Amino acid sequence: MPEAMVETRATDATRSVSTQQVDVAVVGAGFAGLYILHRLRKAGFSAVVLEEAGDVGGTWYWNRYPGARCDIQTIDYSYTFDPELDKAWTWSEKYATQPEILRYLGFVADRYDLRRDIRFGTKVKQATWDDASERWLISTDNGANVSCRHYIMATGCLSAPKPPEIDGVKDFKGEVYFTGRWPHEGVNLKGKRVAVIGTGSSGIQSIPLIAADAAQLTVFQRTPNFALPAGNGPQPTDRKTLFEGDRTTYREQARWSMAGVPYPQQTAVSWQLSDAERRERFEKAWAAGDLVHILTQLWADQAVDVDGNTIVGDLIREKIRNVVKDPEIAAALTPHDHPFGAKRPCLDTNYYATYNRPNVTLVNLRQEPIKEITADGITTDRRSFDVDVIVFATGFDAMTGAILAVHPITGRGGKPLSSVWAGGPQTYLGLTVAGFPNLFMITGPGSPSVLSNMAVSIEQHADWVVDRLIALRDAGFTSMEATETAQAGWTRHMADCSMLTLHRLANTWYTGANVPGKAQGVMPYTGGVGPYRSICNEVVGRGMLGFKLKGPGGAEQCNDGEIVRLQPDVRLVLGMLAEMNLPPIETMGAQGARDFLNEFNKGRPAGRPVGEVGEGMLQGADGPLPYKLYRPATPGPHPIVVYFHGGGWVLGDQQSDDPFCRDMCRRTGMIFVSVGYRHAPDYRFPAAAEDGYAATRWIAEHAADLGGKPGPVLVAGWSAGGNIAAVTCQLARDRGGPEIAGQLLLSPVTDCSFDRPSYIENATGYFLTRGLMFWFWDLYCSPADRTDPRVSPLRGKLEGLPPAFIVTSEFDPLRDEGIAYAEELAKAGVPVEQLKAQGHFHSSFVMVDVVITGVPGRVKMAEALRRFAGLPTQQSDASRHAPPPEVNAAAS
Ligand code: N01
Repeated sequence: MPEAMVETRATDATRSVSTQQVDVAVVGAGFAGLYILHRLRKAGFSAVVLEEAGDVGGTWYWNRYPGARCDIQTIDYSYTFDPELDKAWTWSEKYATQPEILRYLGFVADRYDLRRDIRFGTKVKQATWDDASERWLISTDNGANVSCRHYIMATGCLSAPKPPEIDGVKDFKGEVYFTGRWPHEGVNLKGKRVAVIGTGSSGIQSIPLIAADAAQLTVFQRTPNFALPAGNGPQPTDRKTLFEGDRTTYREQARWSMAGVPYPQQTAVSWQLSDAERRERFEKAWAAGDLVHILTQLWADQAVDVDGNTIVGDLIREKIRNVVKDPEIAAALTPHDHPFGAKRPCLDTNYYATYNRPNVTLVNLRQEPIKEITADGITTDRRSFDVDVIVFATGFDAMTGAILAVHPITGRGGKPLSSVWAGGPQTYLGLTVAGFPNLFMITGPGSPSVLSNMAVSIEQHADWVVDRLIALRDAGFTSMEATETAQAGWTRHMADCSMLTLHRLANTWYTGANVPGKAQGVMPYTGGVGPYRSICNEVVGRGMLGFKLKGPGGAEQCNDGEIVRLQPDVRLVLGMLAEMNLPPIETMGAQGARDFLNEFNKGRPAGRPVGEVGEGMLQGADGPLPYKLYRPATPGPHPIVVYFHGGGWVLGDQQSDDPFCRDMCRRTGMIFVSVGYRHAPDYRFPAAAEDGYAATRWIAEHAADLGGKPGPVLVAGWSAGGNIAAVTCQLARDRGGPEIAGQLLLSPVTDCSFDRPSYIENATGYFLTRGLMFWFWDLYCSPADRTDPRVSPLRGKLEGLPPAFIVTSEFDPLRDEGIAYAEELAKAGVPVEQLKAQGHFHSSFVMVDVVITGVPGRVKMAEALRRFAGLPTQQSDASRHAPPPEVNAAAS
């Protein structure tokens, strides 16, 4: 809609002569604001950028403390939108200094003539949505107010410094500085006694330089942080060669990577590597001096699993001890309270060695907290330190603070953003907020932002927003707003994603824990840059899913819904399977399908080590059957779980669920015996069922020979294996044993009816299809036999069965028959617990170390099995982590 029309509809307030009318107002002239302005102009929008500072630069304008540099390699920390710009600027170092980055941003502003639309020295005081004019009204402290159709917060994530939170700062007679607001003229610290409070990135970068300048430096540390040497200097040739070789591909790979820097996904898991191999990888990463490298390139489980992460943490702790000469100081500097990477690690230059200097003192605030700041210095509850200068490197009210602290933002119906976010940030895609039409945030809470290379994330956000504004204009709409449904869905997806990584396990500014009283939760999107980009694209591809669009004359469009209902890793797995464009399994023939499954399984991560893995033969219903036995590393004898693999009675064998059996063996502390029962079509119904029963009986009778605990056994199974486990329980009850203490049924087949809603809703698209199930049934069982309880246990007598734990997945054709079995068992008086796994598919829980969000489910399954066996729900930590001496020898 042309601005002239807006003028005629404007309210009194917007018609004021002192109001600047623009299509779009942007707050902030840092990396984000500059690029957005450039894009808006090219798209023909009138725009103004409001900037409190005296020049461009954003965070690089304010953070001028000694040693300030980027900590993503500068080759990656650059704009990519214009290849000519890319060629026109060459960075002098691997990690550019703050002045060089500021020069770069000034160069960009000049090159695209951006300054003429930036109002410097202008602080925004208030922003209010006016429903009548469908515009944002913005008041400023300098010059005209602004009326705009769209309002974009390009205010960064770490721009609102945290107040000191220590009593007495006002009484201090010396100089006080904040790293985040360092004086432009610099600070002379020569010959002075300086205190630095805080050992995050700002503290760790500045401390070595302050120590070199000051007469005496006292560092007040509350939480030790992980830091690795930057190894700064010329750009490393490996990255440079990669970049120069094919700039377009390099940049494109960055856009689709997990962290916004083109590194491959690691597939080797820590337990597959020997100590020497892990050491070699670690030393290489240490020498590379690159956070993204060390955070992503060691082994696949380093960021998602506590055990895999501890190995990295231990190696870094060893490095700290090697550098710091005084063991007590080394111990104080060594982090133990968070997984490596869960709190933002730092890049340093001589940080740990600085504590070997005679003029540097470390005060461990965990042992002697600061009591107050006095006129002369800082007093802890043990000592007083007289100082001339105090430097606060105490960080920021991150992410939400960068938006809320700018000014009050009032949306539709007079609702303040501060009250909508009182319990934590609510956003759709981290870009928009329901109730705040035409308001956009760049790298806001709910987007990958601070967990990524900001330059890449900023460009993606800016492009997405400006492309939407163009599309809106072209379609004749004047406003867009996230729906409550879409926002609630994103909040749930964020929570799902937060289970992928270890960020939730640390108290950090990522979670809001650094600001007293702030609502807590992982604020950045932990699902990765590439997946996030594809989700944003999908929103557009699905007709602006989750947005309400409005235009003149009551025109309205709303395609409501949630963009991601699957668990994030399930979404990735299904996406990869879809890309493989496989023929339907049922068209492969039984042998072809078996061959396919064998090949497919070769690509999965190796199962985790257990105490011992053995093989043998047992007696089935009509001859010997192979089995595989998984024994915990803890001292026995252990209870035995008889396990039946999945595969529709046609596919799989005693080792096809190997990672699941290993994982459950470790979690339960029990022996798992996986049975190689006979398969269709060679052996049709009731061969598998009868083998299941016979095998259970044999294992119970030979429990002691197997090193297990004599007495009742437990049964477990997945899919068709869940069917066999359920049937075995019924047969054992009816045929006089063996005694079964409990049954774990994971996505079991329980009935021969195919018309329950889950069969229809999930008929295709989730790997196990309706067509595949038909094929399995046809190969295994004639229609005339299908109501027999030995294949449809739901139709059997359910009284007197062992307690059950039944797991069903939301996106699984078998979901409803599993739920029906649980409900009918309960009605029959059988103790039964259900886990209805939201966002999961049929294979989620057996894809161990691929579907990471399956871990909590398996924890619950293990707890249930332990309860059934009369064991305490959880194993003691010592036994769970018991060293497995014979692992390598015994693991197959
Ligand atoms: O802030 P921080 P920062 N009493 O929050 C301590 C980015 N950045 O400015 O951990 C005593 O990390 C606090 O202790 P604790 C980067 O993303 C990038 O250093 O809360 N101590 C902590 O040690 C970074 O992560 C670069 O227990 C108090 C420190 O102060 C983010 O900005 C450079 C305290 C604050 O560390 C923030 O870094 C710089 C108190 N009352 C920053 N309050 C690059 O290289 C806080 N602390 C690109």
